[in-house]
Amino acid sequence: MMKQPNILWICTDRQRWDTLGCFGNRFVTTPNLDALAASGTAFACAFSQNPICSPSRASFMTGRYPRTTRLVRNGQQIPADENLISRLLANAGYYCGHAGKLHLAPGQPPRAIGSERRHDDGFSVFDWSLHPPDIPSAYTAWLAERGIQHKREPVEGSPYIEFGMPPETSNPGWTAQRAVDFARTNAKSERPWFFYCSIEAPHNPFDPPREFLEPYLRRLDEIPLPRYTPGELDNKPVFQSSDRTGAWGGTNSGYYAAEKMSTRDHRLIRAAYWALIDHIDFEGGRIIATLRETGQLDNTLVLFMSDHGEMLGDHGIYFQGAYFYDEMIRVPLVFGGLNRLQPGIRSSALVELVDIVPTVLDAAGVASYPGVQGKSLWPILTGQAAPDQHREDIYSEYYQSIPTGYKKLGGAYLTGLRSDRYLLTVVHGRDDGELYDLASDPPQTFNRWADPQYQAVKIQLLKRLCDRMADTIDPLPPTEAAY
Ligand SMILES: [Ca+2]
Repeated sequence: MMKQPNILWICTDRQRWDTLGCFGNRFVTTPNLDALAASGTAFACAFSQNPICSPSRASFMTGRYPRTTRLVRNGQQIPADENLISRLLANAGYYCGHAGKLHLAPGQPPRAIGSERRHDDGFSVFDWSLHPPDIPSAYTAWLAERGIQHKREPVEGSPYIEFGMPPETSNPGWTAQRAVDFARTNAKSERPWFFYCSIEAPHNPFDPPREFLEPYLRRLDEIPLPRYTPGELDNKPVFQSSDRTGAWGGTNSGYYAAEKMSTRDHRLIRAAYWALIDHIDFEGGRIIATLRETGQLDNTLVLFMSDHGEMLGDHGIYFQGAYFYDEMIRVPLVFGGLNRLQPGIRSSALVELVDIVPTVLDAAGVASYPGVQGKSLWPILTGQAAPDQHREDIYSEYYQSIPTGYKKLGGAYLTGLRSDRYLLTVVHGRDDGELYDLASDPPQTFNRWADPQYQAVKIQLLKRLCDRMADTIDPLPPTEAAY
């Protein structure tokens, strides 16, 4: 019998879907991830279940919705009875490793010193880092052992971006190197392995290595400005106009306030963001090359995705918050490597990140368990199912997920439903919401929530949203008998 496939899961932080060449971005240089997509399936319409780090990560690492895992906001620890994919695979005999960000527990000192608090996560190798170099971690220890000082240098004329560390000593480079070392060490192992390579980029600070940023600075005038129509926020939930005056729900007044930025500021931030994407591609390429050199690529499922998006000035907002625009929750999702995959599939199916865990379990030939709520993509990856059909709609939640955000506004509690045609957002506890008709308004600019012509559609969508809230209730504990 053939050895079970290895699993390499590369997760980035705040990388929106339209950032890879294979998804149509003509500025970035992403040959390695584009080639990975060509070897398997590129999902163009994959959505995260929450726009904030910890709730999204707890959800996609368990295959369960944020409200089901109960980790709904940053600063909470995932409950001890939740099973990560690494735990499920370790139970089945996999050797599991991790590097970089995990963020399933508070990351802020003194709650986290050197590492976040772990639960029974199944990882045998665990090299944690978060917000380098400000928080002590395996990465800062690694730098210190080598006598390397973490430095950033200003980019002339911008308070928003910097030149970061060179690739080989940068945090993304360090994280990728842990994956390279793990893959080499275990190349001849009898046991299949799982590695979760969690690269904390293109998250701010926007500090790419000089060699990746400079090419963009030379063609700065070509970089498109954010999509923003003056006045578009006037009839939208108040969280958005608030974030326009300072990102992250007003936790830092005036911080990355799009309303204060010049066209040059916008272009420089986009340049740095895309340069970080190019850096991610470079590091991903090194890991994939290692798998190829060690003869493991054909038997390794390589999966690339991100935890949520980044507004990047679109709709007049930077960073992330209480909204479900495509910029916010639509992410790249690519599966490749493993030679059992059908190559060259492009899927426009609506996919949720909760669908990844059952897909990985199917690839590994490991039985699922009753708590998993996602729906496997394995039939699409292997060419057994039509690539463009998977779900009727996707569901996402925000329950005061940035705990310090929107305090002056009484907090933010929202749920959202995105179909092929519409995006509906409900603000709970207020008579407010959003409705976008993607047929006439693909950029999601004009809110139809109160438009008389859209009231019948709105009621239908509200019913569908209610259905999703009902069917995302925890299937656990299992039903063991008729009574
Ligand atoms: Ca994040």
